[in-house]
Amino acid sequence: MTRRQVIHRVTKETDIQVLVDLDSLDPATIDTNLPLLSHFLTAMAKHGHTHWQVVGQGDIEVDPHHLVEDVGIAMGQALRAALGEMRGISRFGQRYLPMDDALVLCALDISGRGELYWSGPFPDRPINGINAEVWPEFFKAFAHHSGITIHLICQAGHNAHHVYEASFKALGQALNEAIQVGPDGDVPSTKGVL
Ligand SMILES: [Mn+2]
Repeated sequence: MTRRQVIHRVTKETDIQVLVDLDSLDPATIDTNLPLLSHFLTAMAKHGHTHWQVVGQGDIEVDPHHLVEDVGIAMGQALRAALGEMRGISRFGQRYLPMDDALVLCALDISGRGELYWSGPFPDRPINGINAEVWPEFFKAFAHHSGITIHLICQAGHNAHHVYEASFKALGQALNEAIQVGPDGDVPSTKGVL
């Protein structure tokens, strides 16, 4: 069973190619025309020990929103397809992720019911001119299209860069826990299907 998927998603606003290989140990490569997004995704992949290849171009001169949301959609679609029947996976994952003043909790369930539950005092300040409101759009799109229930809770933090980077790292680490395959090979649901 190869837990690997490629997605190429093109709209009038963005052109995004994603590859995910859940069992590869090769380092991720992330290249988008929004360097802050590339920086955060690189942190997510690195600390999640997950092989992502993301190449994305979007109309960021209009608004970074399109690129950030569409990268979340494409990564979510790729992950859902790569997981396949989800046999043997842990299903649940969680991580408290500190980064200096910032502390973020991510708890997730590969449930088939993709939703983002976003709470706590996330700083509403721009980073390098990019409004903070764009970041939950990534996590929401990723949750909806991966079929993962994701709770992201800001526990503390005043530096916006730290808080949002910690959020991406927390998601990467929680995801890495949830996708691990155990010895029994069962679908991890009393219903027998996810
Ligand atoms: Mn950083």
